[in-house]
Amino acid sequence: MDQKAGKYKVRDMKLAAEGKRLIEWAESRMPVLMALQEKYRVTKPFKGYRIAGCLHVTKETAVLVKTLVAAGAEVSWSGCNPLSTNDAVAAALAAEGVSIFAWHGMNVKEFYWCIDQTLKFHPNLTLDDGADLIFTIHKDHPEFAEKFVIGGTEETTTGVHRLRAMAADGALKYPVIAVNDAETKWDFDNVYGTGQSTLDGILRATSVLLAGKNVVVAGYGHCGKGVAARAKGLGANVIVTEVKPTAALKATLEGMRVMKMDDAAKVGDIFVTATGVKDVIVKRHFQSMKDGAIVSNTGHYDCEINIPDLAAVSKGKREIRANNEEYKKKDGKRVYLLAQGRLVNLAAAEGHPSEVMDMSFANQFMSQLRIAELHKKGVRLENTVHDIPVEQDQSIARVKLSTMGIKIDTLTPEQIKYNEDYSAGT
Ligand code: 3DD
Repeated sequence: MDQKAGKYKVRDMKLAAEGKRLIEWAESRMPVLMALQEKYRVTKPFKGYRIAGCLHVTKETAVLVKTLVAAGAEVSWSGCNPLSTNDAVAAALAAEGVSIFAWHGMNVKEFYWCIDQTLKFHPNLTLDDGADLIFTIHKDHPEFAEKFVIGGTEETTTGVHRLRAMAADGALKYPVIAVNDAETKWDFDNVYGTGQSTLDGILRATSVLLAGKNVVVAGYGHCGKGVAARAKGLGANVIVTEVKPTAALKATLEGMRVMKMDDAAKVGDIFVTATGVKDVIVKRHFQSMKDGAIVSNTGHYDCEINIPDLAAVSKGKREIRANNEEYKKKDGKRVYLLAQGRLVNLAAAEGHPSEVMDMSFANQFMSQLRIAELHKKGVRLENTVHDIPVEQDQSIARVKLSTMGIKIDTLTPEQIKYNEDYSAGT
């Protein structure tokens, strides 16, 4: 490990040059965020503001961090998952002078130690993915909300869910913007990003043929829908399990088989959990799985696959290849658990492609900027979870389209008048 007290702690600073090249690769495919970087490096609207981030340290996140720094912010960063940090990227950020505490393969105690390091500079803004940073402030440093923090943003579905529950309890001590719920995040990052990156993680950890395999996707929300569609595209027979009738109906009409996990467990070759709920795959499911079944998770936390249950029905395990543990069951059959049940897309691959993170992180940047600009005017949003303004969504989509060379129509004045004229009938 390489560290400079109070400044950084990363796996290996010798990886910085490789990390720099990875970041340049991402920069070449994130034109919306790079345009924001060019625009705001001049005015530096975040000058005097300190941003603590707790978000997967990937080549794409590094572009967001560099954009916030270019716009004048002082930044301190930790990863939001013990297995998702790219050590080369973390080294490159440390070498560029960013305060960063993150390495691949940390334990839970180290995970929270890293978050604590980012709180030492008393942040004004927090940027979260899974709400562990916000939660730590509320649990261990509640005074920060009154003394330092003016607001935060949350990247993922699970985090927004937790924060909305906190707000409903009146327990949220500062305003948070739900970046996850932006159309240009949820409908793109969650669907196309998770769809591709989850299969990327599974293929890097197994290199199995997907065509003809029974792929069981638990949860048909934005993420599960993306995984199911892309698995189908690769020739898999997709089975969906759900608890929500409308989601199950959508999967059925999309041509997927829908059944209970009790039945899917018997026939599945590859399992992907994407529900956000715990105990989706438990002991009885492992007991009925075929020899060679592959089990993975793409939900934010590692609670969806009950690993103690898998251990209980097994007589031993070994790492058969990177991010792939072979559990020898007592019935003699084998089950392969990927990425220790954590986010397989980030732990066994590189997370979503740069092109979709471009819009997610443009929303992060614009939302952080909105809080700071309001603060400069003496305005503080209400201590609850706030949505992204529709205009922000559409402007990010418009810029993205222009970077893709795609032109669209505009409504004529007559059409606008027609849309607003409720008396116009048949
Ligand atoms: N997430 C997925 N891929 C990522 C990447 N390449 N960099 C940073 C974060 C990345 C997770 C986020 O998409 C977040 O939206 C989530 O967990 O929902």
